[in-house]
Amino acid sequence: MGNQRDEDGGHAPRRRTFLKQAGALGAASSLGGGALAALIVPGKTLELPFENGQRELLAFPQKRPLILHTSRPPQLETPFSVFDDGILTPNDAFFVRYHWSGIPTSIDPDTYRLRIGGNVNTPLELTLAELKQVAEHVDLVAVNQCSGNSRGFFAPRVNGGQLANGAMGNARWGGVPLRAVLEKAGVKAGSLQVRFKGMDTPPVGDGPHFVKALNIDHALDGEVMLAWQMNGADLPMLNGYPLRLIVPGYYGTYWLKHLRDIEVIDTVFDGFWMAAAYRIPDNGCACVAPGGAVGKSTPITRFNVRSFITNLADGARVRAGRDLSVRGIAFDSGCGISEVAFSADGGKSWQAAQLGADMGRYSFRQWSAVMKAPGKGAHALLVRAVNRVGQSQPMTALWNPMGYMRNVVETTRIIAA
Ligand SMILES: Nc1nc2c(c(=O)[nH]1)N[C@H]1C(S)=C(S)[C@@H](COP(=O)(O)O)O[C@H]1N2
Ligand SMILES: [Mo]
Repeated sequence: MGNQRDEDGGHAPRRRTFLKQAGALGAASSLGGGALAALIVPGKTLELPFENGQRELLAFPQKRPLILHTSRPPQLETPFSVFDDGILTPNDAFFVRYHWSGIPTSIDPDTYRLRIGGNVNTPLELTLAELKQVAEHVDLVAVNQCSGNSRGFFAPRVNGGQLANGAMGNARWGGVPLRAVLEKAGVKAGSLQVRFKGMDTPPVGDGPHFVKALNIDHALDGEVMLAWQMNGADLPMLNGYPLRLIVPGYYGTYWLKHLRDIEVIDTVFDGFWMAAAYRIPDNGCACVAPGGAVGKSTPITRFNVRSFITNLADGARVRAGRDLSVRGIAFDSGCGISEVAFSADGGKSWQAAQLGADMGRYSFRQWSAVMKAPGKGAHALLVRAVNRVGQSQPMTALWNPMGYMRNVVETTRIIAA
């Protein structure tokens, strides 16, 4: 059931439209003044490691220069080196993904209301202050990752945003459990799903609003969160101010931004963004033969296992004969990473890496290893993680026509001289 409307890689960024958009954000944002004006960083580009990989780096309001994929709406990727700076991804470096250009640029926190309705005993309209009183504040470190993260590496190549590995980030989210709010409204018997709608709109009114749904048990699991904080600060406008959904372990598509409406329903929601978009092949691997068609599909759900080297980029030059520290990150859907293995010889032999501090099972987990005195020449460094239920990463990339869920064992080629 592939549909092209969830894909957006075809729009070449246009500088003039970008400036208009950025100007609107800068002028009207309730989060700051003139400092929010976007700025084109002159002459700065970055080469993503695949064909046609050259991208501009642009700074949008509240963001440092990020990899520009589209400007209307803003779609920004985190430069990969950021993941080596620390376990949490800074708010100003966190990736941005939208589907429709009608994004909110000015939200007044005092007049904002969250509406909870549908199949409930008591429909609610909560101010932010009231929402914060519904339950005790919870904090959770969790990875947000786009389904199409790493799509640019698919071979054969596929339609959609040609993302490298930076459409992910790890943050400490602060808010209240969705369950508390649903319990306050009183979910009626026979409810099947909860549907979420934000404040962004299709450009001309004929497109389907970005609406997502979770099964009722999932929505009531106590882990799904309504968050207004990211790394201890208000959410940046582009990451969903003033409130977003946090769905730990699930792809970013469910992490609804600028959340305004929560509706409990007694049906299975069949809107475009559930029934047509963000669907994967309904088989164990979410994959088909390269170049093949999807066949029977099902909504995308949880992350698979991934791991990366962060301190060495592909093509890095290192000193021969000197021990080399290698480090990086790994994560999964919340079972927790139990083991990371590192290979310095293209996968012939493996050594256990050392795991860093445990920030919770939904967080990036840091790891480190030492490569003993590399000899002169080219070396292929590989990293592979395993989670607590034994899931790992394939040595050969799996393929699907949407470019979702890439999690092949990554290879970083270095040259020792
Ligand atoms: N309102 C709204 N929320 C949204 C989207 C959107 O287009 N509109 N995109 C989703 C997708 S596909 C992703 S990957 C995440 C990205 O979150 P971020 O922009 O904060 O990084 O937001 C999700 N929430
Ligand atoms: Mo996404």
